[in-house]
Amino acid sequence: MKKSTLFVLLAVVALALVAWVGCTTKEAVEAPAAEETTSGLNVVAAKWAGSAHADAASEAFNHWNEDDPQEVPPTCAKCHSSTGFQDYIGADGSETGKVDAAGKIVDSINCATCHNDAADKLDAAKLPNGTELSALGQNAICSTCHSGMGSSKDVADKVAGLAEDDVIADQGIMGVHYLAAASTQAGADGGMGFQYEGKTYAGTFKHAEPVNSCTECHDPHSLHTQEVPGSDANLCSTCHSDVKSYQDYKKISMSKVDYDGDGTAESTYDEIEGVRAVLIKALAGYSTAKSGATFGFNPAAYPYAFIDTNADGTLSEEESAFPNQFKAFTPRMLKAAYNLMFVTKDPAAYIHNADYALQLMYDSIESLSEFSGVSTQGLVRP
Ligand code: HEC
Ligand code: HEC
Ligand code: HEC
Ligand code: HEC
Ligand code: HEC
Ligand SMILES: [Ca+2]
Ligand SMILES: [Ca+2]
Ligand SMILES: [Ca+2]
Repeated sequence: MKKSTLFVLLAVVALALVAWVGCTTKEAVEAPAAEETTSGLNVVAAKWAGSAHADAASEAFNHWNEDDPQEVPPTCAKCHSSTGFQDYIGADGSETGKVDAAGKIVDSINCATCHNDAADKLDAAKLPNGTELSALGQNAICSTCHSGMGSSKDVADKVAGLAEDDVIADQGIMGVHYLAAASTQAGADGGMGFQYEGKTYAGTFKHAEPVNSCTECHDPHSLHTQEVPGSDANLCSTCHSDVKSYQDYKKISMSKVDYDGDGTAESTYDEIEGVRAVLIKALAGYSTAKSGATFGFNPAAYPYAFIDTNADGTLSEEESAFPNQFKAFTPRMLKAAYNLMFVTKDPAAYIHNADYALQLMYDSIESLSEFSGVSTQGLVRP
């Protein structure tokens, strides 16, 4: 049993003790140790209660409420139900690495999800493409849920043997699901992006000590950025002097490279956004030439890829309607669009692994360039 588990157990006992003392006597009772532990626990509990993990009203924990039976299917339960996660890691005594039973609905992520013997022992996380990330320590907990669903391997399987520029009938966009931070951070070590042959890709993002792992940067309870130990200053500010709060992350500029070729070296976030816009333009140009319909992208509306019917480069609300979804992908386009999804669905890719995100997009633009009318000229590949 790890120290943290022991501490949680002690703290729970202490909490019960204080409650019992409060109920049974009005006399002053000296229990400083218990009170100290309890207040520490209260801080942790309050942080957790305000987090997205605790948000029992979130779509992520209520998506299956109308289903019959009312349960989270095994393929989804690992990440969308506390019981499902415990089943996956074997905390309920069932086989490890597999969800055996459907999960409960409205079963958000709580203390018991992450604090149990099986979670303590967890050291590796399996990505949807089968790659295992090892020696993760407690970050294996986070990485098990933040690795995504679907992968570039699924894309490769789908297009195997097909002509690169022939439309695949009724083929919608393929992606990696949501918030797959572990897959972004691992870069080529995870291989979750669609990596083009003959190119080399950045591996796990080696940022700096002590900001290399999930829990070094994220408080595991509030999920917010950690503070500098013994202070309430934002951890990032110790090295990035322009950072005071989370509003400033998008202004961080380290490399001073004009990746998107717009003539100025902006922040990492803005450069990635710039290249992303070029990739969307390339997909639109390519699809107009090869699919007979113009591709448009709206990350806020499912299923994200729609036909830009008037080809004005933007998607209106009407164009973003489900029946207008873009379903004329060729293999070449499916790969590039997967990379667009990969980078878009981790809104913090600019922090988790900027180089990997930029490389995937550059190579996608290059692959489409033969027919898209959009070249890589001026762009920089890190
Ligand atoms: C590897 C973990 C994982 C698996 C497996 C998984 N999801 Fe998710 N899913 C997530 C995460 C993380 C989010 C992000 C939640 C958010 O941002 O609201 C999410 C979000 C969602 C959302 C909410 C989207 C929104 O608009 O808020 C739905 C719906 C969803 N998933 C459906 C599914 C379904 C259906 C399955 C099974 C076929 C599934 N998920 C499997 C991790 C997973
Ligand atoms: C998403 C996973 C997760 C959830 C949910 C979670 N914890 Fe933790 N908790 C952790 C991790 C990881 C650590 C280790 C932190 C470290 O060592 O830096 C930790 C550490 C702790 C500690 C040690 C003190 C500290 O702040 O580091 C206590 C006490 C604790 N958790 C209690 C709780 C309680 C009580 C809940 C529910 C209200 C809870 N945890 C929910 C992951 C989680
Ligand atoms: C059992 C699966 C699971 C585990 C374990 C897990 N997460 Fe999550 N995480 C989710 C889901 C699902 C959401 C989306 C919740 C929602 O929409 O309310 C989420 C949301 C988040 C968010 C987004 C918060 C926001 O406000 O948008 C962050 C950051 C995060 N998790 C980090 C972590 C870290 C760090 C760990 C490990 C200490 C971790 N998660 C462990 C499933 C998990
Ligand atoms: C260098 C510090 C750092 C590391 C390491 C890190 N993160 Fe993050 N992460 C952040 C910051 C900062 C944000 C918020 C970015 C923003 O608001 O634009 C974030 C955002 C997220 C989000 C929410 C995405 C969003 O913007 O809505 C999730 C989920 C997440 N991280 C999970 C993880 C997981 C899991 C790991 C480990 C595999 C990890 N992070 C590693 C700093 C880090
Ligand atoms: C201990 C020092 C240190 C801390 C703390 C730190 N960083 Fe960094 N950061 C660096 C260094 C050094 C680089 C350049 C790394 C490289 O490009 O290899 C960098 C690069 C970056 C980049 C640009 C990535 C790229 O490849 O261009 C972003 C974005 C970033 N940091 C965000 C953050 C955020 C957000 C936090 C707080 C959660 C943070 N950093 C905390 C030292 C730090
Ligand atoms: Ca199991
Ligand atoms: Ca620029
Ligand atoms: Ca339009």
